[in-house]
Amino acid sequence: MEGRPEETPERLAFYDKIDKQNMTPLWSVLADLVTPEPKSGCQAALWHFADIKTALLEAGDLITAREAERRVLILENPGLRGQSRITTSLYAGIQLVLPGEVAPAHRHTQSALRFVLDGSGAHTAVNGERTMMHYGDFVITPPMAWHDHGNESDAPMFWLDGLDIPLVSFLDASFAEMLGEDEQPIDRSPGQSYSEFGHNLVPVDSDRTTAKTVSPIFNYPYSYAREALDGMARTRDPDPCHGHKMRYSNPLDGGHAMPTIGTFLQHVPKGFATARYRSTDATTFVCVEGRGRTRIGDETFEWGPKDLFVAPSWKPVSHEADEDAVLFSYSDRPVQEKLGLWREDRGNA
Ligand code: GTQ
Repeated sequence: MEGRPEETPERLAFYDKIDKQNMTPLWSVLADLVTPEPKSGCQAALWHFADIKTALLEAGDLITAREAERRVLILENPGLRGQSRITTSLYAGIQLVLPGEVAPAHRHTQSALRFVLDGSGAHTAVNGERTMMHYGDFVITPPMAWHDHGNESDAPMFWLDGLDIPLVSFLDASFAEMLGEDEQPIDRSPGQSYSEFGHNLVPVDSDRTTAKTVSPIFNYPYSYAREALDGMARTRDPDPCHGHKMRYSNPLDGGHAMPTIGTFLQHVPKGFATARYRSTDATTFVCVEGRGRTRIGDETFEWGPKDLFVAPSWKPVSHEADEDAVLFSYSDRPVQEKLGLWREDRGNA
């Protein structure tokens, strides 16, 4: 982990010789492999929703949801271009489903979250149940669950797709298939998963019959999440680093709602500025309400409703709200926690 040893002619000749045998000296690369702190190509960046919306509507004239399979514009981290990732481990895209369109049923090992940004009343079907989607709803597609999307409303529908695509690629564990039908068969009523698991009661046999790795709730409506956040804001002082921040949880074990992606909703009160905070999980944020700015490292990003921004691992982050603000965010924190890697630095707060 010290500097790189000198490259003498004898050493270089030796490296050349062993290169043909698919070997290479550790001491030439050790300092880049085992760094004293996270060293990432991932950069801080922001996307204004207005720009994304304009581009996606143009894409809407060029290709149908059916032909594209998913009509999505990927948000590529400027430091990781060409790799379809917003952070080193996670993917972000914005999906458009126009009125009357269907995004046909398929399934894959990658987990997906949807966070609704614009439009109302389109649906996603997951594992035989449909859910209607409204602004700020957080919807889960578990690994290998059949899913299809449709829009019976009269307005274009836009949502954020957050997936663990880079992580699954890294592990070489991608499997995917098409159902061969636009829509999967529906054998559950709308809202069934929320009514069974969303009220601090669970069906008595669910320990036996329900997988615990992912939440059995697949739509966490914004109205309920907002109510929870409001309750917290009424009864607690804001945390210096986060304001009021909550984590979406799996009702079966209290853990993260998704196996690989941690999801959060936070309220930054009007006029409040959070203390500089850093953690090892690079995080993608969406402004759901309000206006303000976020300082990431030595850059500042101004945001308003529906804008998205990303903070790399271990870069100090602080938010400042001009109006009461609500931010949704997601990261690979569950993976890092399971591996004993996750760290945070609250400064002196
Ligand atoms: O809606 O199933 O943005 O499979 C990327 C891959 C969305 C989806 C994406 C996908 C989907």
